[in-house]
Amino acid sequence: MVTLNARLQSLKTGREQQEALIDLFTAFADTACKVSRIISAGGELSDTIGAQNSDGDAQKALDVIADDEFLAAARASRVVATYCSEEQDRAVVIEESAPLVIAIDPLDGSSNIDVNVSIGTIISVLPNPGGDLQQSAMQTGSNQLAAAFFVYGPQTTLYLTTGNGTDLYRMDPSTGAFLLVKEGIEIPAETSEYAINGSNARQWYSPVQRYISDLLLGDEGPRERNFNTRWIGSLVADASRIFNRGGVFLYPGDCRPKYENGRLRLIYEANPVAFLVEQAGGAATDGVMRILEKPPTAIHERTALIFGSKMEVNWACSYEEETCQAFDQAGLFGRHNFSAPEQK
Ligand code: FDP
Repeated sequence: MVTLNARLQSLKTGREQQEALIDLFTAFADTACKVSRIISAGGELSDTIGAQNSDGDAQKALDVIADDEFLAAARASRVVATYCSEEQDRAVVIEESAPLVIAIDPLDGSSNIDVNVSIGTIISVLPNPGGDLQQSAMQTGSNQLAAAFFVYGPQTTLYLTTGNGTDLYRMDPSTGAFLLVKEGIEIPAETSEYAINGSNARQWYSPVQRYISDLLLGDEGPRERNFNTRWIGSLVADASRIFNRGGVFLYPGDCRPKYENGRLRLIYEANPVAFLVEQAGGAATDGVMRILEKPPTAIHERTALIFGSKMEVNWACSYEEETCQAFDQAGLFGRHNFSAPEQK
């Protein structure tokens, strides 16, 4: 079996940023192994610790453990200039002249910790742009040098791209080594499976309501075939399914306060997932714009996110376009000018 360490050696190109990825992912793979073992051992990992993260979410014990572990690994790797985490208000400056900037969700899917459902760590790797390091992660996703997520589930897995396709690795629990399972994942262009939190349906804007209504009509509706819903509620788990058998995932903006631009974060959730998805032949958008072209305006900014099988992402976005033409407005999957969803 080919190991992650062996595969990373192909990055020995003499280019500093590329070679730094070897040290980074060697360190992060060891950390993911450690976090995976902490999770398997159980304990009071979902207890709230009385603190809040950048967005006012109550932090759980495992959020803080994972953040501490990945921050320590970033420091030890000696290749990270700044570490921007969901669990920290501001970027942590590590080594001003180091080549890489990390944006990270150390523990994605926190609400699933106590129910033994897959959770993970999402990582975006950017070049160090110099200048004000507090702003160093504020780069468009197309600048990413690498993106990855680890999944702590029945198996511990790693989806990784360094810009040359997306590969899947699985951790061997006896040694902690990550072994290559699939090279060059291809997300099927078509699908009959979609993922969205349907409990928000009454809050969705009109294009999302119309798109999902058409899927629900199945073979009696305009799509002329039946669709299946799958929603795990951990981005890493829903994304894993889509990498393996296709599908479309939607977390659109909606009418709830603070959800105008959806729930997911641009720089450490949407961008890395979008890079991995595009490298696997899929598409990722906010309904109007390619995620990887969105200029960030704040470290913890949210974005609407639609990704997965290319044809289905295009279908979903066609509802947005119709509405934009009809109302001469933009961005209805995200912030919009209506005060309430269209009444049926
Ligand atoms: P969580 O808050 O549990 O960390 O990243 C946020 C996230 O989970 C995603 O993993 C998941 O897709 C989404 O939120 C679920 O949101 P809802 O609870 O609103 O469905």
